[in-house]
Amino acid sequence: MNVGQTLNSYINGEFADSGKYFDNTNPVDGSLICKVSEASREQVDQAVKSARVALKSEWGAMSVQDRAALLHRVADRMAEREAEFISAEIADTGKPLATVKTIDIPRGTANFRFFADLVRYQGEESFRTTTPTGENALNYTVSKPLGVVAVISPWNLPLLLSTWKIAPALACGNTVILKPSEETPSTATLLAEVMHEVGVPAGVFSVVHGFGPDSAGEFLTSHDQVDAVTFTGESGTGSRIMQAVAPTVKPISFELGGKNAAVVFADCDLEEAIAGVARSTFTNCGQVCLCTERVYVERPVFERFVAGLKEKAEALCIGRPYDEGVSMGPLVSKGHQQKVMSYFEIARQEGATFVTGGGVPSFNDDRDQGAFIEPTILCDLGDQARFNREEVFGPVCHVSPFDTEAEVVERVNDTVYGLAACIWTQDLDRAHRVAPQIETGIVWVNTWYLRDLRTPFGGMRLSGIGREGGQHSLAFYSEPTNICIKLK
Ligand code: NAD
Ligand code: 6OD
Repeated sequence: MNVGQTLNSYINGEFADSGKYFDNTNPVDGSLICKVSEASREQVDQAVKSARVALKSEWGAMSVQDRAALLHRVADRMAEREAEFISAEIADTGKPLATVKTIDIPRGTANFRFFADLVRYQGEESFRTTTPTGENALNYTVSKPLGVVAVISPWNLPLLLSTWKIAPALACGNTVILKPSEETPSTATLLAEVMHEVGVPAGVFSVVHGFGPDSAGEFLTSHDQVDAVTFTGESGTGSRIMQAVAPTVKPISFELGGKNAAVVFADCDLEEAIAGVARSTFTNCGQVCLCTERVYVERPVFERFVAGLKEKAEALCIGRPYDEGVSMGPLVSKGHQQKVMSYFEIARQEGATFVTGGGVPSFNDDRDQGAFIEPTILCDLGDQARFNREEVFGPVCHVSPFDTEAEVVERVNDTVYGLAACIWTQDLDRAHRVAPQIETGIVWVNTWYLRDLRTPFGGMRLSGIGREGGQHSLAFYSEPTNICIKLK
C-alpha cells in the first residue's frame, strides 16, 4: 500500500473500486491521507456470497493444524511488514509512535498467534450416559464453524480490536467480512494484502469499507446470508445492530461503551495509584473503552490525590506522533474533538471545577487544524450530573471523595454501563471483598489494562453482550452439535 493511493475494498480475493469515495484525514493537522472507496450494497453482497462459497472450498476442508499454520503465516507476514502497519495506524489515528509500536501492532500479530495455538490443542466434550431406565449412550460434541461472520470494528485500536475478532473467527473455520471504521481504514487494507500474500483462499477474508447506516455496516449486518455479527463500538450502535439482526436471529457478540470507575482507598500506595489512574485516564487520549472517567477517592487522601493527578496530567507531552518524548496525540477526528468539547461545556454548565485542562491547546502551526485536546480533570459534580453518567471517550476524568466502602460500591455500580473498574488498595481482604461486588466484566486491583488473552473479556448492561477471550472466543465462533449414540 502506497501512502496517498486510493484504498479499495477486498472482496473474493481481489481489490475492488466502487467509484464512490470518502476522505481519510490525518487528525494531527487535518490533511488528506487518501481517498477510500465506499463499498456499494452490491459489493457487500458479493463479499457475503464469496464468503459462503469459501466455506465449502479448500478452506472448509482444511485441517485445524493447517489452518493454524496459515494463521501463523499471517502473523509472520504482518511482522515482516510491521513498519508499514505502524505508519498506517499512525497516519489514521495520530497516536504516538511508542504506543503503536508497543501496543497496537504487536497485539495484532499476537492475536493471530494466540488463537492459532489455542485452536490447535482444542478438545471436544464427551459424556458417557446411563439413564434411570438403564439405557447407555455415548454423547460427544462436534464443533463446527458458525459460517460467515461479520466483524464491525471501531477506530480507537483499529488493528488490535479487529484482529481480536478476526483471528478466533478464522481459527474456528469461519469466513470473515471486516467492516473497519471509516475513520481508520488503512491497517485493515494492509491486513487484506497480507492475507492475499500468504495464500488465504479467496472469499475467506474480505474487507468492505464504508460507514454504518445506509452504508457497508448496515448492508452487512442486515444481510440474511451473514451467520453471526461480532461488534465493537458504541452502545447506541450496538442497539441498532441488534435490531438489524433480529429478523434472522443471528448470534451476536458485543463489546460496547463504558463509564469506568477507579476507587482509591486511603490505604493504597498513593504514588502508584496516582500514576495508575493517570495511565487509565489519559492512555490513547482517553480513547480506550476501558479508560477511567469516574474516580472515587477516600476523603483523607483526596486533596493529595487530586494534586498528584494534576501534576501527571500537566506533565503529559502533547504533540506529533514521531516527535521525541510525545506521550499524547490528538483525538481521532475533529468531529470527536467537538463531541468531547461539548461534554466540557455540559460539565461547566453543571457547575464543575476544572482542576486542569478543559480546552484545545494552541500550537500556532498546522496542528491547530488537528483534533488535539487538553488532558482534563474535573471535580465538584454530583453523581447524577450528565458528565458523570455518559461516556465521553476523551482524556478526562471526574474525581470525587467518598467516606465508606459500602457507599463507594453503591456509587460505582450506579450506572447503565458495566465494563471495567480499578481498585487501589494495599489491603488484600478489602480487595477480595470489594472486587466481586463491582458490577463490571473486569475488575483490576492495583493495575489497569493488564491483559491475559485467555481471560473472559467483555461487559454487562449497556457495555455489551457475551465474553470473548480464550475458550470464550472459541465458544462464540463455533456451533456445537451433540451426537448421542446408543450403546448396547
Ligand atoms: P461506533 O459505534 O460509532 O462505530 C463502530 C463501528 O460500527 C464503525 O465501523 C461504524 O462504521 C460501524 N457502524 C456505525 N453504525 C452502524 C450501523 N448502524 N450498522 C452497522 N455498523 C455501524 O463506535 P466508534 O466511535 O468507532 O468507537 C468508539 C466506541 O466504541 C466507544 O463507545 C467505545 O467505548 C466503544 N468501544 C468499546 C470496546 C469494548 O471492548 N467494550 C472497545 C473499543 C471501543
Ligand atoms: O485487549 C483487548 O483484547 C480488548 N478487547 C481491548 C479493548 C479495548 C477497548 O477500547
